[in-house]
Amino acid sequence: MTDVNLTERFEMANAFVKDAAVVALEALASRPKDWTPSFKGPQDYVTATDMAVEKLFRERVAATFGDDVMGEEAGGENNSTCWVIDPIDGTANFARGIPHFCISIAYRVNFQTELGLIYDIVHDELYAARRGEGATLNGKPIATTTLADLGAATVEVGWSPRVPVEQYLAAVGQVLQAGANVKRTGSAALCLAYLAAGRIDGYFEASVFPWDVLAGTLIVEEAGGLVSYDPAVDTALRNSPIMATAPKLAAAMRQALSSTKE
Ligand code: LIP
Repeated sequence: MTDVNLTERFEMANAFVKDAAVVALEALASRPKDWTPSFKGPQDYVTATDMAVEKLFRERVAATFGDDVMGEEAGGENNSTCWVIDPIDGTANFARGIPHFCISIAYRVNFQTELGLIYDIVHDELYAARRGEGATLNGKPIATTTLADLGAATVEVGWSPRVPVEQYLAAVGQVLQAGANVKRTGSAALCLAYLAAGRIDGYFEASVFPWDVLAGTLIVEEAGGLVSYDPAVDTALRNSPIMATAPKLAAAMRQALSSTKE
């Protein structure tokens, strides 16, 4: 790992998410009654707040460390050592005033994620991890469940318009047929944060981007969970499937999803 001061970067990111939360909450509070959402594509919301938070982060990084930044809204070089930010993950929820969204920030060195932070602004819940140092929720250690029975599990199956309807329905059907309670709440990052905190037991989505999941994959792994996410996506910046589970559910979840392909 190159010579980087992770502690200072971790502290900056911790402070940033709280500052950015003010921007997001003020935007929500000042939204006029006739406000209408904007779309980047079918069911793909984008708001001025997404762009404002990412811009603020880029300015903060430029004023402190001068690191490279790759973000959902303004892009950036997919460098091996850089910050990766989703300024508002769960934008569809944020756009509709549904209180289930977050800021997701990862810092990676040589394509290995070293820092991960997910801040659920509305509920003031900061999920965080440094590689090798465990995962926390508001500073307190968290861990995935030890559940071994998919029939007793709660599993999130994420959806986006990038996934054919039939493929999504098949995945949901197979996980339901395995006995799990299936949810879809609209934020990959919060799925991973909830998994790390033991609130759910598994998460699958057929198409996610690095900014959706890099912070969350580290937090889940540091909380004892297992993550299957195509490492090549870091270099190719293509959307890729992700499966994350409590440690004893990985085989059953993979089996359920593999039967989707039949
Ligand atoms: C969202 C992801 C979510 C996916 C949504 C969307 P965004 O990211 O977190 O898992 O199902 O379609 O892609 O756009 O809110 O940052």
